[in-house]
Amino acid sequence: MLRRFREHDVRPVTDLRGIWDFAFLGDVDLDSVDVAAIDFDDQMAVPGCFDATPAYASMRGLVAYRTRSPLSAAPRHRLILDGVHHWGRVFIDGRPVRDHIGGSTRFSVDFERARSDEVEIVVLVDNRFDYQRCPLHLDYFDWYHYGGIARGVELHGLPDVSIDGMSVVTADLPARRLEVALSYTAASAGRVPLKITFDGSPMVDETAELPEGPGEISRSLELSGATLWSPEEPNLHLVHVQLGADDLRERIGIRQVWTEGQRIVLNGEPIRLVGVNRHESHVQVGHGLPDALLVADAQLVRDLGCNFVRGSHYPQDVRWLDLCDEMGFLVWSEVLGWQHTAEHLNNDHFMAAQLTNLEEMVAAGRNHPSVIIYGILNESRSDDPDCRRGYETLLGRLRKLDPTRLLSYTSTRPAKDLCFDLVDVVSVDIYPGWYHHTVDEIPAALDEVSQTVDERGFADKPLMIAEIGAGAIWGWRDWHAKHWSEQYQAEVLDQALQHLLADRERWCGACVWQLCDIRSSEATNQALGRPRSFNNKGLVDEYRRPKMAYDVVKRHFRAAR
Ligand code: ADA
Repeated sequence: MLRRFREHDVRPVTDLRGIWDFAFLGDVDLDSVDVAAIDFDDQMAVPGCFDATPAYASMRGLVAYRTRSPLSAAPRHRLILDGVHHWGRVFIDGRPVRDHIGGSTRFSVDFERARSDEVEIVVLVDNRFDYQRCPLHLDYFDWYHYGGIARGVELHGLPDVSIDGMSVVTADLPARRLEVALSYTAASAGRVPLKITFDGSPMVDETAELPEGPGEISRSLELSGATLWSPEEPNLHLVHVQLGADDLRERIGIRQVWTEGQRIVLNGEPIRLVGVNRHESHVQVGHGLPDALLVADAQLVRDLGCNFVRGSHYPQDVRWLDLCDEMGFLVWSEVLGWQHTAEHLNNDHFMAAQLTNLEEMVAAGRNHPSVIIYGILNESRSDDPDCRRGYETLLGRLRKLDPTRLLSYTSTRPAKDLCFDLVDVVSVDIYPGWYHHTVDEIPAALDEVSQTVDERGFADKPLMIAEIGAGAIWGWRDWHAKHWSEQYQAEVLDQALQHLLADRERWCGACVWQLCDIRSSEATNQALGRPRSFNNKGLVDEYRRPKMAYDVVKRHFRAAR
């Protein structure tokens, strides 16, 4: 299952997780590969990352995955891949059908039923860095880009009228009115039954007249008395749609989020965000976290007392978002990016890839009540006039695609930033006590941020620290308690959180960098400042063992809620 709940009762679904045939092809020209001639001489787990396994650790190159699956009797089929790191080309029965850029978003391919009752699926996966072909994943980013089919894969049988997606929006909170928009494709014009149930109760039962081709159907549901979703009471509801012989189940929460001056407001109540940044990465499985590790991460977030988690720096697995919905975490979901310059933001190819990534992120996240903020372009040059157009383009597209969420990006140069007017929440990343300032100077450094933002005319917007932290090597403690010791990290976060959380008025959020240690970039300039080639600013290490700072953060966050 790709989600934490069954998405279809009627549509035939085959779960393709398991062990696939595998071949490491190496540094070859991908267009020269003859798929029929590949010697699949190994096996690999799907989901999983091949370069997180001992045999292929640190290897970059083109690889091939292969599986076969029985086909249902349906006339058409849809292969859904939830995450292929970081570039993929899909072949159905030897035919190339689709290329995809970016490792963290769902894509699919539709194909007609062939004569055979079985289909052969081959996916060429490339984890090499290639700005021309895959501009979303670049080698200088501060995390390790593992390669592989990192998330689930499913094969769906599609009837003549198929449901392509559904969005459910809380249109009127007091009236509990939901707008359900259904996109579909009809092979031919005709009349088909349309049924919608809410938590099992029938809401719509009619016959819909559909023209041929793709289309959209919208219906309003009035659900007086239905429970709302909030971090304290994360009530979820099930919307089940049946259109002709197809169906889709979606789990939703009824809630609205907006801003009022310096406050973020959820269902009319001001909220303060306390949380952590989370990379979806683990030393033993790369980006392919199994349920057991997703649950373990969610337990840590809950135990820390967080009500917020930022998915840094790419869209996270929808199963993680499902867990966030269930556990009442508020989520910042972010388009893939890291410290981009005008060179990138003025490159059409880069921007096209960003826009596709953004559309795929919204499609995957739109019905998750936990997702309240969309972010873009982590720590990019929002202070450079040549970058402004890029910010306008991406934020403008997000606003159009989903006006129900707040927009933000992280800035490292608040005194010179040129794009704060484009967002709902001003977010700043700052590392006092680590890259600059002493521990004693942390409060002054934070005050300077809020004063600067206010003086520059943004005192009417919520302001949060989206990253703050310090590095520590797990187990390294000594009497000097300096950089890289657990004590020093704990001291930095103690000072920072004490100051940030004491001021309920100005700071609407504090988000620690980061939940867990992660393997970092292999680029030498980055690695030299990263002992073990890890970003060691986790509150827990890469095996999720707690450092001293864990309890410090927990004490502050629990008191702050
Ligand atoms: C940044 C960045 C993170 C990480 C962090 C650090 O601000 O957004 O990805 O690199 O700093 O550890 O320095």
